[in-house]
Amino acid sequence: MAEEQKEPAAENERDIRVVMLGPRGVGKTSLLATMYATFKGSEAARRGFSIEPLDDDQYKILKEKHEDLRRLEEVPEFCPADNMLEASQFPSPYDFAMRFKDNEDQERELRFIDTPGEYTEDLRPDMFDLLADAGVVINVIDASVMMEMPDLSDRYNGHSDVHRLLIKAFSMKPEMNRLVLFVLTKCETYLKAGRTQEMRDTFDRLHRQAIQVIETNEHLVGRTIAVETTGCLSFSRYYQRDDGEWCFSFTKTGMKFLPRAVDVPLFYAGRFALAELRRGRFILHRWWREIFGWDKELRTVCEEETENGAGEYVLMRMGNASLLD
Ligand SMILES: Nc1nc2c(ncn2[C@@H]2O[C@H](COP(=O)(O)OP(=O)(O)OP(=O)(O)O)[C@@H](O)[C@H]2O)c(=O)[nH]1
Ligand SMILES: [Mg+2]
Repeated sequence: MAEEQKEPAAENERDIRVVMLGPRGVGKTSLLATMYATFKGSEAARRGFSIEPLDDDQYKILKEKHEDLRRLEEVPEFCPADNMLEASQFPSPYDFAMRFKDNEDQERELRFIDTPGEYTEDLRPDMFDLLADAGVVINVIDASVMMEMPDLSDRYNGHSDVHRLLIKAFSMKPEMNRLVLFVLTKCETYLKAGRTQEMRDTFDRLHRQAIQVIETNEHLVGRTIAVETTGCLSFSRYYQRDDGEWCFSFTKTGMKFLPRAVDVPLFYAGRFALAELRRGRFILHRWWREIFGWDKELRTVCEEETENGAGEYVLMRMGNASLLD
């Protein structure tokens, strides 16, 4: 695979950019892949949102990732670090969009840009630029590392790097409204054991500086969401490999591969996009919407899926809540 950098497709002024943020192996691409697959067949997709990759190659990557995750159902023990090398060989941003299909004129897209973990780990200038223009940021955090080895969490989850990136990138466009979603992956074990509160508290302690960025800025709203991208694995043990890296291994639980709550971040992004559009600069658009109420159904779906539907998976709410309504 060529290591060349591919530019994301041109974005239109009314698109909202969604950037995936987090070091190698935390589960960014897995989240995108399961989010896409789950959403595509959902009731919501039939009721007003569509989501489609803008590029065949990227579609293939998402599909393969989803297949890889599904195959984990069959292995007795598995260590995510073993196939991380493969993941980080794709430096190109993924490019797929969620678009509202009700009305041609009012069409708006959520553009997802996946980033390789190195962008976060090395505080790459590209990452600051991508984030500065992001309406939505999805910061993925590996909950197993956080819970089992909190002392190593900064190294593998990049708590301080994320804080540095957010504070600087957001100050580049301070007036821009943004939604920041902290998404905890690899947390099946803790959800099933009823350790949600402990997970929440640990996250709050380790990621405090980044959380504070959201809490102290009226242009920002944030949520912490736990997702199960496989639903069929359980944390089993950690050990140090010959190269000094720590490996967290998972075993299958006997449950079926069944991602849960993976589309909650997508509905939050949709809800934020609709709210932004309603606040829009285009007075004519606002008038059009008020007369015809075309976005009412979409709003209802997004609100339901992020409030009642999301239930126990939403662990924290922070920042300026009015940005979502
Ligand atoms: N147990 C468990 N494993 C997961 C979960 N999500 C992802 N993984 C595994 O974690 C590994 C890394 O996931 P990726 O999605 O490739 O991570 P990434 O953040 O995109 O990594 P880079 O592209 O290298 O930055 C993969 O082997 C996945 O199978 C999860 O929810 N539970
Ligand atoms: Mg990836």
